Amino acid sequence: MRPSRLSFGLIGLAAITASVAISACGSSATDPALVGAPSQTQSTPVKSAAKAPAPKTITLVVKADEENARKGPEGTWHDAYLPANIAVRNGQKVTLHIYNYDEGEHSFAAPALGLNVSVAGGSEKAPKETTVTFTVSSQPGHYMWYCADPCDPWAMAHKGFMEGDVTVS
Ligand SMILES: [Cu+2]
Repeated sequence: MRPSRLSFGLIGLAAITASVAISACGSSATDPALVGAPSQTQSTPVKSAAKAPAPKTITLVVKADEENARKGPEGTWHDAYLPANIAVRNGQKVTLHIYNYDEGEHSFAAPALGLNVSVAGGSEKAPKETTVTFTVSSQPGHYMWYCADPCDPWAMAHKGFMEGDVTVS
């Protein structure tokens, strides 16, 4: 007895729901404010994508002078980050992988980006990986990074070796 009354109640409810849905459809088709709404929601994802650039992964290799990292203009091999210049975008999430083939320690310091990464020593056969993830929060421009760990004195004083550019766009 109870089940039959319950099912009758559900049928009645379904009928009410259906009539509400029909009247809602009719009003939205004639309401100019509701017709214009979909185009506003479509533009939202485009705006947020422009504000947050796609994440970027950058791989840097550190090699020693005796590993022929990079030859200076004076003809001598020096310690170096390869590459020494990187490019990122403001608001971008960046994952930096640094592989150190040198037995000596180095660092990657870029105060303008809030970075001061210690890079542990590795070896030619087993480079040591250091990974850091950060989000760029700097105005577009050219910023400097440098190795703050005493290593190859000539390389520490020359861009393209133990210092270089971070370009933010
Ligand atoms: Cu260094």
